[in-house]
Amino acid sequence: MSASSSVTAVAGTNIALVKYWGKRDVGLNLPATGSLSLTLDRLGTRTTVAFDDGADDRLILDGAPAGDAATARVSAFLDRVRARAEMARRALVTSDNSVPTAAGLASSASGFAALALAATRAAGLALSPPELSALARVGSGSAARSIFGGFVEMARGERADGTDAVARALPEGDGWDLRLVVAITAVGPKAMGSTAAMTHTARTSPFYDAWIAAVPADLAAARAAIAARDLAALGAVAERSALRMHAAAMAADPAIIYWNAATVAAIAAVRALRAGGTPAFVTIDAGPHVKALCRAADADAVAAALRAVPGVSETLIAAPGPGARVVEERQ
Ligand code: 2P0
Repeated sequence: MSASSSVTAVAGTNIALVKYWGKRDVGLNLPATGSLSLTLDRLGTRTTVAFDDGADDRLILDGAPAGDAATARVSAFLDRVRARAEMARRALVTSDNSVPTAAGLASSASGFAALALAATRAAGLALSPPELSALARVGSGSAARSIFGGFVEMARGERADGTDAVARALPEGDGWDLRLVVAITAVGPKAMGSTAAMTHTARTSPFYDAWIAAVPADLAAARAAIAARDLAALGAVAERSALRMHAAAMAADPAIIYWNAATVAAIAAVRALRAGGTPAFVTIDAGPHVKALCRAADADAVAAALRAVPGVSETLIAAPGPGARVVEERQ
């Protein structure tokens, strides 16, 4: 296969319903447990990779040249693609996130999924979805899941080289008309990056082992809930997985607290909706924002309830979306 000069790929971000929080290998981003997520139709990344005769890799992120750390992370990722394609050319990478910039939601999940697909295609490689998933994982653990659409399960894997630490689609969930309502509760960078926070939790939290031990049962329950299209069961798993992940992080020493006052108020608002008969369930990632899982028919009401929470600046309604895909190839 000959290398195209420029390939553009898009990927949606994903929200884990059974969280990934801990690594069995930091260098390869091998997870300590499996995880299970929903890929979204908005909040994604569009990335173009063009190999050329430049002296260095260059990264344009959301319209401006990226800083050294972000560029180095992308360049290290491209090194893996170059090694696989047996090529040496540097690349211009142009990446745009369809995430409100103030939201603090910019995601390495959609970013590395889109980059893995665009870079391999531009280098003349045709990787299978599991191979792409393993490659994206090295960029960011959650990116392995954004290769696939809809409900996705990420395997922990057993091998040291990570070839079995890949995601797969759960097609039994296809067509289930759910929504994730995202409530933005703060702007600015998060308290601590995920990699550092996972390592710190594993080293210092007395709850870490209990957290890890609880995940396989949550995965089994989530799989069964998806197969049965049982929102109450899936929501219960999602809520407890997120709260247990945060409990483990909060019990680290010193504590990792991602929440703010609006986070707690938004949790209460969702629980109040539920008490009033609207099935809605929270999940929270490594930041202060709250996401509520609900039926499509209830999404506007859930968003309105969350917008009424003091400290919530904005809400977004996202639907299940497709996996990473190439949208343009130019010779
Ligand atoms: C998840 N998160 O399952 C968990 C829950 C955030 C909270 O995966 O270090 O950016 O690049 O593998 O993928 C965010 O962590 O971490 C994440 P790295 P990543 O979605």
